[in-house]
Amino acid sequence: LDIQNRLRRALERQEFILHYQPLIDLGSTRIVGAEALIRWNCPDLGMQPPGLFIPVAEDSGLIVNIGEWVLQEACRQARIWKDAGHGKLVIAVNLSPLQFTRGNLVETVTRALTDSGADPACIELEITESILMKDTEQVLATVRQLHAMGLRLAIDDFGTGYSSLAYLRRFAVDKLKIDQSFIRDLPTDPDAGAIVRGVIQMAKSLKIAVLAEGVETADIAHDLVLLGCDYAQGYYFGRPMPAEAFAELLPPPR
Ligand code: G
Ligand code: G
Ligand code: MN
Ligand code: NA
Repeated sequence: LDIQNRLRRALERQEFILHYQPLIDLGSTRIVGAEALIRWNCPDLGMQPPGLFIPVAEDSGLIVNIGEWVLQEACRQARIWKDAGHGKLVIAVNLSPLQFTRGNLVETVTRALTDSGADPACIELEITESILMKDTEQVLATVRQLHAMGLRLAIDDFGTGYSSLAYLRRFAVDKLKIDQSFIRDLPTDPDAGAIVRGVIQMAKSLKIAVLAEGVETADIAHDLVLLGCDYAQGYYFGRPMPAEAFAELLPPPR
């Protein structure tokens, strides 16, 4: 059986699972949300990271179906946490370019929200700069509809693509996620420091929230506070983990 057919079968047999990585408010160091990251719990091979199968799913188009499952599952979990009293938690979901160009993303998102009863304001859609560059009018119309429905929009891996500042305004982006390559080099590379400082200042003047990805040490977290970064994510604060483990990190609801 080739990997495409294995993935198709994995979807039918519900072998995918979402892990959740904490998103941290740097001012209070509180958890404000989670990024949902897919895993394949393969009966033969064990737990498979997305890097191993997402590219194959993108090549075959199956990412549209997998992405639909991810949205359903993330919304289901958002509703569970809302019912448990964690109403303000934001769940971030990664989107692939094909979900914009094939498949009806607005319809898929609408269905995931109504099936689950999740609050649209609790779902953040992560898109890469390459999505914004592609097929702009159609993508723009889709993004505008999703925004109007109350969902938030984040640019993932910011700094690795070629998006211009104009795109950030045009698409009314809510959050920039600075790519981990710049954050990792922050203590040692003055150029990385200059880039991070510049992105934070630009985001602030455009009233866009900014998150640093890949924060692995207390020193880096401290530098980011001094630079005025709003949010952070990384192994220093928490690895991606099953929903139950993530829930244990949350303060008791009041
Ligand atoms: O192998 P690793 O865990 O580093 O791979 C992470 C990559 O997989 C990231 O680029 C991340 O955005 C992507 N990814 C994780 N979960 C999802 C998902 O649900 N959908 C899509 N399209 N990409 C995902
Ligand atoms: O492309 P995207 O930003 O969606 O990918 C997120 C990926 O980054 C996930 O695979 C996640 O496991 C990984 N990640 C999250 N925090 C850290 C970190 O502190 N260090 C490293 N090396 N990877 C991280
Ligand atoms: Mn992401
Ligand atoms: Na990223």
